Amino acid sequence: MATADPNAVAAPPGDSRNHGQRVVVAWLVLSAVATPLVAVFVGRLIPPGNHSEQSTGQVFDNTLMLAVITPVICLLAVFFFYGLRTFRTTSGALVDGPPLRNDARIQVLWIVITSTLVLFLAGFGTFELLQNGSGGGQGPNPIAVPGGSKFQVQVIGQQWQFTYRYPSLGGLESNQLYLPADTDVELHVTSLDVIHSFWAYELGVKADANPGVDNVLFVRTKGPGVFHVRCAELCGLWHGYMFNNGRVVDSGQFDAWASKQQKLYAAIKPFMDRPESDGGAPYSKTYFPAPDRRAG
Ligand SMILES: [Cu+2]
Repeated sequence: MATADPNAVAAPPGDSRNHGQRVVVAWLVLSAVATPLVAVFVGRLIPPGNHSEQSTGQVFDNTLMLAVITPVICLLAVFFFYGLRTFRTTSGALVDGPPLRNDARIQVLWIVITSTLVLFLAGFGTFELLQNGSGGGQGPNPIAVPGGSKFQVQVIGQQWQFTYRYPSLGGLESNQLYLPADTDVELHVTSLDVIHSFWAYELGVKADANPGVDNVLFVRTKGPGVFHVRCAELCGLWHGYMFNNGRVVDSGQFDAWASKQQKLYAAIKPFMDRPESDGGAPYSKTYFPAPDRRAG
C-alpha cells in the first residue's frame, strides 16, 4: 500500500502565479486609502504642535515622512496577512514549504524603491535644514537668519534653572519666559556652568547651552499659548527639575507683564548686583564656568 511521502512539497494553494499580483493590488488599494487618511487625521496629532512657524514646519515634515512610510507599512501588513492566510498549514504536519527562487524583477524593484525613498528623505531633510535651521541652535554665526527686526532674549542656563534676559527691556531678567505673539524672536542661549540644553518643546526649538558659547536660534511665534521649557542635557543632580512653562501672549499682555517685571526687577536688582570691582560678572554674551554669582 502506498504511503504519503513525508518530504513531499505541499502544492501551493490556488494559482501560485497570481500571488504576487494579488499582493500588489491589495497593497495599492490599501495604500491609496490609508495614506491620505494618515496624513490628514494622524498628521495633526504629531508633535511638537503649532505654537511657532518652526514647530508647524516640523509637524509638516513629520507628517510628510509618515505619509511616505505609510505605503511601506501597508506592504508589510498585506504581505504578512496574505501569507498568514494563504500559506498557513492546516494539516499540522511539519513540511517544507515550496522552494523559493530568486526573482530579478523583485530585487530590482526593491532596490529602486528603497533607494528612491532614502534619497528623497535625505534630500528633503537637507533642504529643510538649510531653509530655516529647523529650530536648532545655529552656533554663534547662524547661516539661516530670517530678515527683518527680531525680538532678542538671552537664555542663560545654570544648575538648575533658566534665566531670561531681555535687552530691549533695559536688561530685565526673569525666570519666566514670556514672548510676544506673531513675532520673530532671536534667542541667545548660553550657560554659566555646565552644559545644559534649552528645549522649548511646543515652539519646536532646542539649543545647547554651553559655557563660553553664544548659541543663536530663531523662532517665529504664532498665537497666544503655553509651551514647556525643559533642560535636555543631563546637567547634574537636579537636572530632572529643570523645567518650566513659557508663554506666548498678545502684545497688550506682554507689555503689562514687562512693566510688572521691570518694577519687580528694579526692586530686587540692588540686592543681586555686585559691582565688577567686587568680582561681579559684567553683562556678556557668554560666560565661563564658576562665576561667583548669577548673571546680571
Ligand atoms: Cu540643565
